[in-house]
Amino acid sequence: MEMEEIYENIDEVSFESSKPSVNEKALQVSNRGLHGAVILLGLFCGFLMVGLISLGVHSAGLSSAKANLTKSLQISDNKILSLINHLGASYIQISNLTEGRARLNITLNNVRQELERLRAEKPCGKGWKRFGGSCYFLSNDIASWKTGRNYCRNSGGDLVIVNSKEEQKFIAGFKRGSWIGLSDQEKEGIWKWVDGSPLTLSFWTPGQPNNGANKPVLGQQNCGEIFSKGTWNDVSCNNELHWICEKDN
Ligand SMILES: [Ca+2]
Ligand SMILES: [Ca+2]
Ligand SMILES: [Ca+2]
Repeated sequence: MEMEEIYENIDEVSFESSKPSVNEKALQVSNRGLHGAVILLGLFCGFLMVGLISLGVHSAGLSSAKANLTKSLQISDNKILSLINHLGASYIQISNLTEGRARLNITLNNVRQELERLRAEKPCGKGWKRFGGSCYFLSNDIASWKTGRNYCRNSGGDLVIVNSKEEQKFIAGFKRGSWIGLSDQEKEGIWKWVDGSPLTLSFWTPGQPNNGANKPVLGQQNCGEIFSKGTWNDVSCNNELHWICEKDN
């Protein structure tokens, strides 16, 4: 009887041992979980490795790009520095040129003043009067416009050309009816000075020039005179008047 109980116990024991206990099941589940975790960890490590390698490659690329950028910046810095130096040199050159020009202007003004002084000292010749840079001659004789002009040309000048109000005022000061270097002989109504220049500044007497007002007795009026009162008139070139010459000093 005792033996039977022992066997029964043995059977119970062996039966119980062949079945996994709750703890063993938990352990088995835990082992499987661990296994899975190890695999996941391995995969994670693998990915991490790949990531690190990629990061290393990328980092190497960045370093190379940074080096290139630094080099480019250095070259740009050098160029800017060179440009600044160049601009500085140009500025100095411009300053020197400006100063040089100012000095030349002063010299030129001095030369002009000296020339004016020398001209003022140089006599115009007997019977001639100076005004500005020219000499003027008022004839005592009277003659036609052409004869008066020939006299002036033989003296190194020509009949007077009025270039300014001041010059007009000066010759009006002679207060004598005289020929001036003005005519419309080439084309009626087109007045020109003896040097061929057109008339731009005039001091005609009101109503003049009238080309003789179509009166046959007066004929064509193609030559310019200055009245003793100072204003101008057109008159026949064959009339006989005093004349005013002008020549450079
Ligand atoms: Ca003149
Ligand atoms: Ca005329
Ligand atoms: Ca007239």
